[in-house]
Amino acid sequence: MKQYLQLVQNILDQGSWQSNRTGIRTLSMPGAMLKFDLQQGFPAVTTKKLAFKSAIGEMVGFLRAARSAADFRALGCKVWDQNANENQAWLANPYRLEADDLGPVYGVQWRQWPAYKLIDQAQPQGAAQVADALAKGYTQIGEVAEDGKRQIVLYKAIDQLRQCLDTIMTDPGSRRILFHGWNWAQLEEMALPPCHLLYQFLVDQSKREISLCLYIRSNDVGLGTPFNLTEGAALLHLMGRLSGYTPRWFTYFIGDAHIYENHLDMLQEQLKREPFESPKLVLSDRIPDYAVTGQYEPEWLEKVEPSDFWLEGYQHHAPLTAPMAV
Ligand code: UFP
Repeated sequence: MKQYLQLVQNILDQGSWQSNRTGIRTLSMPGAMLKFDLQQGFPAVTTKKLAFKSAIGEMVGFLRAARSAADFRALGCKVWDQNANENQAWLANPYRLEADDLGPVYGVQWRQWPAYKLIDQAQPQGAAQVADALAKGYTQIGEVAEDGKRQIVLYKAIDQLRQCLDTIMTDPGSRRILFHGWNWAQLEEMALPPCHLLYQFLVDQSKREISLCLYIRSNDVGLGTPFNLTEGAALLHLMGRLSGYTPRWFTYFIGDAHIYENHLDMLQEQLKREPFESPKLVLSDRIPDYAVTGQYEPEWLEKVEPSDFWLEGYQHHAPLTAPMAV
């Protein structure tokens, strides 16, 4: 995790002060990258105590398409409470359904990306297009008339994550194995538009390895980065287990890498501490290893529990806390 401390130091050295919607200034740097070889260990921060259970709880919530802070709490993750119930802009948002609601955040897009087709049946290929959409799982939900043209409306919730896992199994050489969270049609319905938003899996068939490139548009380096690294690396381990590939490279790209002004003391303290060796991530034997069983069981994307993940040999310095900007 020296790379993490280097990133912090780079932002301190080269960052510039920016104001933003939270009212708390940040030292910010445009563009950063961290790259981890997961065979050398798990990218857990060691210069403070990592909130491992909370991060894994959040990831499991995403896998289950959670959209309520109560669901995340039940999984051991409280980080959504403030965004759900204290952010004034969200409290006034007409799309907020009830207390704890977050809207269609992260996992809803991962597992249920809403897709629509408008097909003009009068054009020569119209019937063939409708038949193709129905065969692909779309449902006809109605018709609209526009400029005198009758259009059939079809809908489907796309399980992007499942499609990625399926493609890893059926077409591992594909360079199109990715899922995206930035759904323009629903951004205003979310308590927080996604920060980590583009996940691409890459399979090395000769080495039997799987890697992940993750793009984060905006990252709170003091609190968010350790959390997001944990989730991304754990997800890569899980995808590897279910598809029979060894997790290898985890490349983490940041758009706006920033440190909040009220996190500076925490990070200065971390820079004084000597990092420990990286721990190892262990996945429970409950989760079937395709490399051993030869049986494809994608339903484990929903069946995993936070208790199926733990760190072995995790040494860390004393806990440090700082307030989260909401
Ligand atoms: N943030 C993260 N990681 C996350 C997440 C949020 O670092 O997974 F959900 C931080 C980044 C930023 C704030 O400081 O939360 C989101 O604010 P904005 O939408 O204005 O970028």
